[in-house]
Amino acid sequence: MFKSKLCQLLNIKYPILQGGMAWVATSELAAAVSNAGGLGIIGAGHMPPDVLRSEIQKTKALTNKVFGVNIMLMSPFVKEVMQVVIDERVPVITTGAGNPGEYIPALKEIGSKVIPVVASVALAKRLERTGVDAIIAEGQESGGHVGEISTMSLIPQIVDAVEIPVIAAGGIADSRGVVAAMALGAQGVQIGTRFVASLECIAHANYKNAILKAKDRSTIVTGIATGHPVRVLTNKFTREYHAMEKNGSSPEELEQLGAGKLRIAAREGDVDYGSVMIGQIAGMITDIKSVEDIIQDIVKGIPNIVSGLSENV
Ligand code: TUI
Repeated sequence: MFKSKLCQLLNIKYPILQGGMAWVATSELAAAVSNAGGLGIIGAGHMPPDVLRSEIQKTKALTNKVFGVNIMLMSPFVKEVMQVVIDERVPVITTGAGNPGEYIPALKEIGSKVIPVVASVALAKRLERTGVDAIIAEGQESGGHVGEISTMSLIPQIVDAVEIPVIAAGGIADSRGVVAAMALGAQGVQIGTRFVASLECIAHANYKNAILKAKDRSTIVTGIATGHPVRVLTNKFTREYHAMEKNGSSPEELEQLGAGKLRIAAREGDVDYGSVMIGQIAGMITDIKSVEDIIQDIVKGIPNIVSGLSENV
């Protein structure tokens, strides 16, 4: 596992990437993950360019290890934040919620490794032809903006379709998930929700506690009608959202209802009326621990899971 080409490509000890989650994956979390041997990733979300620049500089002050920035392609600042990561020579760029094709040449030119998040085989194949370094294949178990295919079905199909390394995301939070992803052909994993429930993550305590309280069926996907499907915790906000959807509200009215709701959940702790973007694996997460412990528990648990397989097959 630790000899994967992915580790050499990214210059990391463990092939564990931390999801670049808007409002929660700040310099504190990204630096902690990189310092623990994974790849920490700042979530740019809808960040204005000057805020992102300051987060990048804070991360550089907190770690001398490699780190990344996730660029959310639906951001109104996408062009400006692309320029910031180029100016700051960020070593790894992941992208989400769209096709990053037009930005790839400029990122490759400064030597950044480019790793788009995709939710389909077609986009993985198209992006491989543009020279991206690896692909993050994200199943619909994930929190936040999601596709339609489960991790179990998506990973082997993308692994078969491309030559570049594939990183599995969606529903992974412990050694079992990592071994399963590797069995499907992934060279690495991206983990989101488990890292939010960490000491270093700056998310509000209510947001972290919502993860600890969540059960297997605690999340749903909103926004299918607006074309922006987002997996969130079921709460008063989602009930209001669905009531408006049933009343025939327009996509614009629904978008308006969702605007700014992630920030109020993640930063102000309003987990009733905010948008709590967490993955389906939250039901398995029962403690808040340090990033170092999260990574070491995963890494140390792997040999036992692998040897246990022989009892069943
Ligand atoms: O990007 C994510 N997850 C996110 S972004 C986000 S920020 C946000 N804030 C408020 C409202 C909505 C979002 C929260 N969570 N994951 C990566 C991801 N990308 N998952 C799925 C995709 C994806 C989907 C369709 C990528 C490309 C795509 O198709 C593009 C095309 O042109 O084919």
